[in-house]
Amino acid sequence: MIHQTYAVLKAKQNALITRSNTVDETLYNGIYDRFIHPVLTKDHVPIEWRYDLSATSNPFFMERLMVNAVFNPGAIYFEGRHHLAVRVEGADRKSFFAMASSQSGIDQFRFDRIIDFDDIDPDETNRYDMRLVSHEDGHIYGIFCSEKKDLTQDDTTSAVATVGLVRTKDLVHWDRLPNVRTKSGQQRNVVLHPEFVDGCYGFYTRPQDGFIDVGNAGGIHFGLARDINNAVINDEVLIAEKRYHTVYEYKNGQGPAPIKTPKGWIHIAHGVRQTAAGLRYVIYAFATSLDDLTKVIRRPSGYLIAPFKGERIGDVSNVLFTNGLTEHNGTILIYYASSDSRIHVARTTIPKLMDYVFEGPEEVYRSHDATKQRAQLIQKNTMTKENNDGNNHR
Ligand code: M1P
Repeated sequence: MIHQTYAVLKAKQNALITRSNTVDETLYNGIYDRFIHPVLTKDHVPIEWRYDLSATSNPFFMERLMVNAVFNPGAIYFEGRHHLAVRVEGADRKSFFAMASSQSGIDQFRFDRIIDFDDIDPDETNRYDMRLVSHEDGHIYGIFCSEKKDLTQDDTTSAVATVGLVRTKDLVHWDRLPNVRTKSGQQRNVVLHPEFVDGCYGFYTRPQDGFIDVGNAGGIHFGLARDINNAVINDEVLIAEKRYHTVYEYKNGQGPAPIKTPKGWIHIAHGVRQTAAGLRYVIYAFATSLDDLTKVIRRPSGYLIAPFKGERIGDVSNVLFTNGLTEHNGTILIYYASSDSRIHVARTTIPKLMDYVFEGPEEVYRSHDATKQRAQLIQKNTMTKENNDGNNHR
């Protein structure tokens, strides 16, 4: 017999899942809309994935397998729905992937199923942060971080991050491919480019010297692999470096696969800086050339999205991280997680993103130049207001 508490929890969860989401009007910036509610929280995870429903084997209706957080989803618009490949972290710290989907992309997300695929390495301890990329070869790829203990260190917190790879055509059946190999001992935030590049598969990488500290090796790189069934990247070219006194001074990483626009590929990335309170992760943008994927052609000033209100607090506070967006009919939905705890959405459009990236002020690297940039804007607005007043008096 099913425990009577099941119906109570189910009704409560259904109310959460079916509630509608509205734009948070207090956060206007003209670039994107943010929403009042997160799109997915740990409370969205099906009761059946956490509880043993039987009143006989679970008389106290205990949560048998707790979920700690849902965050860092890959995303894709597929067959009329927005799909997320969510990182679900159990109370035991192990993450697994699960698909959730929604018609609107801004609310009513429901978990559909767990993603299961082959085990190719008994030392692989954790899997997380899957990017979903629809490649022109006809497959949807899932590229994720495959992590294991660093056996060269005695320290029980030392880990090695490498690049796991799976693919599907229906988001249900997943084939595991060998891990992507690079010259760097550690890799995280590796993303597949959606188009062939000179007949090869292109990858955005982030080689790192250590597990947390990227060291001298950091920055977003780009490299090619001839064979996706045995992907080996021999050369990685630095395309977006970390840089002193920016929002990406400590490290950065490619978010989802870049968005192709007539003026260039728009990249949404995360940048990390040091503060007295620890690391702060924000989301920023840049563009690369359509003719040369390794050439950054535009870098708008500062961050695009930073933690705000309740987003600042969670398991790893002051963190916004994105590895998924959907593109449908010119609308871009950027899925981002706050503080490694829950998932939100920011909505914009291709024209708005292009205007932000290609027409807005560019990044400058000194207060002196930032002062000039601000003064120019103020002066321009003074003239705009004078012209406006003049027109009104005519
Ligand atoms: O805790 C914040 C993020 O830290 C890592 O990102 P990065 O590799 O840039 O440091 C990732 O583990 C990510 O999952 C996490 O959200």
